[in-house]
Amino acid sequence: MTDDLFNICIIPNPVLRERCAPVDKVDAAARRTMERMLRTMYDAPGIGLAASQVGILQRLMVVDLGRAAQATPLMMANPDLVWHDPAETFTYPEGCLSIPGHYADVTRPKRVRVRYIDENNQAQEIEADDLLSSCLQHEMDHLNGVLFIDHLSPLKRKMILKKVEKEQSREHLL
Ligand code: K1U
Ligand code: ZN
Repeated sequence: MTDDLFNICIIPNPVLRERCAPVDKVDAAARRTMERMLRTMYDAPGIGLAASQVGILQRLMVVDLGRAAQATPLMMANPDLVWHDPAETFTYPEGCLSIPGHYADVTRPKRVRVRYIDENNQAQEIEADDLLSSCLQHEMDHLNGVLFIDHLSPLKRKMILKKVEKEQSREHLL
């Protein structure tokens, strides 16, 4: 049922630069929002989605790397990075559903621990490495109005923004 999906906001939508507010409690409404975000993410397709990407300024995000990497999809409220290993980094060609079609290497801490509230309003902690670690950090960045292009050199960021601008003006003419 595609009517049930959120629209994903694309740069330069200013909502993507907003900081999201903590949720008081994961109630039925927050759970429904995260379930709908998951359906939107699978449809896109993607491996993560933050609430600000669908215009909701609450600290909610979902992640699913598939069964090989994770037992079940993660629905996370108020995620908080409580530890990272400063000794090791991991570089991955990240994409973003809000910057479709553009990928660039981003280097982040390889191992992180994240505290969050799950879909049943229970406090949880997850330790992650490699792609799951990068994806959690990418989604937490979104909740603070930060995009993966902000981790690139000014030149690489400018090149991506220029290409997006060109693509959008071409789409506008069609
Ligand atoms: O938050 C987002 O914009 C989603 C983004 C998450 C992400 C990707 C890569 C590294 C870190 C975070 C995406 O899902 S982009 C699409 C993507 O990576 C993908 C799509 C289909 C299959 C597998 C991956
Ligand atoms: Zn993104």
